[in-house]
Amino acid sequence: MGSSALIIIDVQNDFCPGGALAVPEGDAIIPAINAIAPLFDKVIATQDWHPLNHISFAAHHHKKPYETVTIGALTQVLWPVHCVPGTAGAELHRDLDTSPVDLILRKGTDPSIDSYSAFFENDRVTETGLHYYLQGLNIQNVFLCGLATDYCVLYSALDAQQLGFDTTVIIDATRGIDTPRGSVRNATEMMKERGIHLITHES
Ligand code: VGL
Ligand code: ZN
Repeated sequence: MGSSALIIIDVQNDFCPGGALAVPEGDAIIPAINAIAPLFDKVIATQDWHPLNHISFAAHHHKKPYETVTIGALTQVLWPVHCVPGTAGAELHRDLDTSPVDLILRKGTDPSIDSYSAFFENDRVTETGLHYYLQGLNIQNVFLCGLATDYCVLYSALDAQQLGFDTTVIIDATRGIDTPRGSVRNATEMMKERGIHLITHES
């Protein structure tokens, strides 16, 4: 078995209870993540990191959160303002132990395009550089956890798998937004269909 990396997706205050885009029980996954992170050769934590004029913000379009708009060829779900640099909501949750984290990667920094995946922006071609970081370290196995199951964890896992990493989602160390309803179930089914392994953190 080759080297393994854990990617901790967006465990930020805005995705936890009380945050701007709170994921139900978003903070409940933190003890599991803290327990497993030291077991990996490399640990990456991502932060969603959006300028105030970001295209994914409903306010930017004078629309309500969770409506969708079409931007070029992309359907964009509109979100409440979240993860703006300099705000407490953008910070990693204080209970997340960052001592085993090797790299913090920020994504969604371009105001004109969203980035759910830790590998590619939503145009599916603009790289974040994470692929080369992992490749350069000879990582073969990618494990993912964090928020949210049906958005950033899903797209990051699909890309990891497509890029050729043996990909595993630690499903009890994720929580989903489930908007539109059913999207968590669709996400887990899609991951299984693609050959992504789903495990719990104790296995
Ligand atoms: C996310 C919606 C908008 C996520 C980020 O981290 O899953 N979801 N921005
Ligand atoms: Zn976002």
